[in-house]
Amino acid sequence: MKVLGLLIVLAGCFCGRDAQFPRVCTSDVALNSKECCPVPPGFTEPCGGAGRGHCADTPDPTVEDPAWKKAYHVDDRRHWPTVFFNRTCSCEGNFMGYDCTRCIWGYRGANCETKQQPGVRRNIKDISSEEKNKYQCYFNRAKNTPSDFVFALEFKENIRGSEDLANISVYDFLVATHYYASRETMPPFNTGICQDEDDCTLDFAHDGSGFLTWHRAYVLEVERALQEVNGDPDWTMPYWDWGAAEKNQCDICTNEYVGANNKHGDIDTGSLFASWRTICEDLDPSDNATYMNHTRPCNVTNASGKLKRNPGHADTRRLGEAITHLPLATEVDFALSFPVYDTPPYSSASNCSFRNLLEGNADTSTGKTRREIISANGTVLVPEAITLHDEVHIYLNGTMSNVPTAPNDPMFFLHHCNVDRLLETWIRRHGAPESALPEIGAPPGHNRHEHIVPFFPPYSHTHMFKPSIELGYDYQELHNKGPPGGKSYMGQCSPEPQGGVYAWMGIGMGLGLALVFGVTCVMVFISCREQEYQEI
Ligand SMILES: *[C@@H]1O[C@H](CO)[C@@H](O)[C@H](O)[C@H]1NC(C)=O
Ligand SMILES: *[C@@H]1O[C@H](CO)[C@@H](O)[C@H](O)[C@H]1NC(C)=O
Ligand SMILES: *[C@@H]1O[C@H](CO)[C@@H](O)[C@H](O)[C@H]1NC(C)=O
Ligand SMILES: *[C@@H]1O[C@H](CO)[C@@H](O)[C@H](O)[C@H]1NC(C)=O
Ligand SMILES: *[C@@H]1O[C@H](CO)[C@@H](O)[C@H](O)[C@H]1NC(C)=O
Ligand SMILES: *[C@@H]1O[C@H](CO)[C@@H](O)[C@H](O)[C@H]1NC(C)=O
Ligand SMILES: *[C@@H]1O[C@H](CO)[C@@H](O)[C@H](O)[C@H]1NC(C)=O
Ligand SMILES: *[C@@H]1O[C@H](CO)[C@@H](O)[C@H](O)[C@H]1NC(C)=O
Ligand SMILES: *[C@@H]1O[C@H](CO)[C@@H](O)[C@H](O)[C@H]1NC(C)=O
Ligand SMILES: [Cu+2]
Repeated sequence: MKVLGLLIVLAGCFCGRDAQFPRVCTSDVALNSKECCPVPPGFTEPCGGAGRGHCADTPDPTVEDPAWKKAYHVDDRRHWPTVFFNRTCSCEGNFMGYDCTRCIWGYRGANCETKQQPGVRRNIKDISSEEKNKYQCYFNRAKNTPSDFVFALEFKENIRGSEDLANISVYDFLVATHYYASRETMPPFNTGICQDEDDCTLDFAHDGSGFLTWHRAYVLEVERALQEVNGDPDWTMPYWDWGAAEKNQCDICTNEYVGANNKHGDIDTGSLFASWRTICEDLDPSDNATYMNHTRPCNVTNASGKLKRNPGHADTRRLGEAITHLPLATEVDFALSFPVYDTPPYSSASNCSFRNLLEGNADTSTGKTRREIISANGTVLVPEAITLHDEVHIYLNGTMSNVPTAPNDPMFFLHHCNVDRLLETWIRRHGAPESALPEIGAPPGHNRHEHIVPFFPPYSHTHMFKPSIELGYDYQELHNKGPPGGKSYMGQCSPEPQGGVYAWMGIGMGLGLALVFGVTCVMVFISCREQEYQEI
């Protein structure tokens, strides 16, 4: 009973996360008129009226770049969000959100006039057991609370009405948001515009200039969603400093944190997360109609999979020995020493680019991308460069390793909070001029003024590219160890490998460290359960 009460209270103060679509705008009338300008509760005019917001044509800053013509021309996500809505609230002052009842990042109060004290995101290894417990409980509540946003089960052209827009939990909604940005394409497929899946996969969140700003927005949205669901506006996302992990192995893969696992990759039943079901992860690859041909988006209501993790067990024959451990602090330092944010073609092929290095497509001793080299008999001679952010995903060998569906694992957000901390370290060291982001030339959706798909109502990458204090948060500690050996790379892609030597030394040193955990997994588990029960 109390849960119901709590939900009603929360729904009342719900200002709305910004992605596919608020339920209030999915009536058949709104869908047909493509107008989403609700009258906020307690107001009489759409978007609140003068001083707060008004209904206006939605801007479309999409860049038409001939260099990326081969990418899908018809896709619901292109010209976001105008395929669905072309009139939305234009908010004034410090207001934002689909009905202008929300404050811009960093502001609070009924009129959004109060600049908030920055929330400090902390290292998960440094927080109290009570706060660790909170992290688990807060995520679990989001997994079990219905969202006020709905998710399309069909492509726009096939949506018959609100019955094709699914109700899902707050957490699954966030998972679907990331999936939607990075995986689905629109039919027709294999029609000559593009021949294979790589050609047809339009990824608005990865392998491009917008990777770090996309995920900064995402972590902010997730953090706010968790604050709202749990009625705790001061809660901040913890980060996992994988560059400093003990023995360079997953030191939070225990029930005290995100859950231990057995050798088959199943999560230990002593963890709250063992019972979680995943979405979009287990699409049947032999079902070409839904998987290969992309005739339908993922059925986000079908929570059928289970979380999987098997850290350190990824395929070394294909990926090389480095994949058996986490990235090293020296590799992080190497990436941070590049003062050039991104370089043409602003994609996974960019050399000497901070963004592409941190994303993980470039070698952390040369700064250059590297493709797999396979011998005539099929042996991998040189593995593809999979470093830093990407390496963490692949190293974990499970749900986290399939990037489009990785956020099914709550560990995703600890990882991406750390990636954002490294972005923030870079910004404070090298500055954040808008001109560092490409105006044109990046893959679709990744240019500086383009909308961050699929947040709704939309905002652009430039809104995320500024010191985090301006967005209302800070980090307990930035990564300030400096480049290895005191060297400064000055953004040059050195022809000589550098940093690699240091990288390998780090493993040896790491092996000497002892693992000290005063873990009381069962207690954490039980006390979280108690908290849940108290509300029923
Ligand atoms: C918005 O969409 C509606 C419905 O398809 C259409 O009639 C109208 O012309 C569009 N407006 C703009 C500004 O594109
Ligand atoms: C989603 O939930 C809302 C409110 O609870 C309900 O009115 C609507 O019918 C549901 N939609 C679907 C498709 O189940
Ligand atoms: C749900 O997903 C599972 C795993 O992919 C699949 O086997 C099953 O057929 C799906 N069920 C429905 C009703 O879509
Ligand atoms: C799915 O497509 C692949 C590649 O085109 C093909 O090899 C396979 O036979 C197809 N499977 C089915 C069930 O049609
Ligand atoms: C894939 O889509 C094309 C074009 O719409 C269609 O002709 C073909 O039958 C589809 N293939 C499958 C396996 O659904
Ligand atoms: C999606 O999955 C749900 C739950 O498994 C199922 O009830 C529903 O029929 C599925 N919808 C489609 C369109 O396959
Ligand atoms: C996990 O590693 C095994 C063997 O190293 C590999 O075959 C498998 O594809 C990996 N799974 C994931 C999800 O990365
Ligand atoms: C990046 O560097 C590699 C290795 O030197 C080179 O083969 C490749 O062409 C470069 N890519 C770009 C886009 O400059
Ligand atoms: C494949 O070729 C590589 C060198 O090209 C060689 O080292 C390796 O032994 C070969 N493996 C097999 C199974 O023949
Ligand atoms: Cu991602």
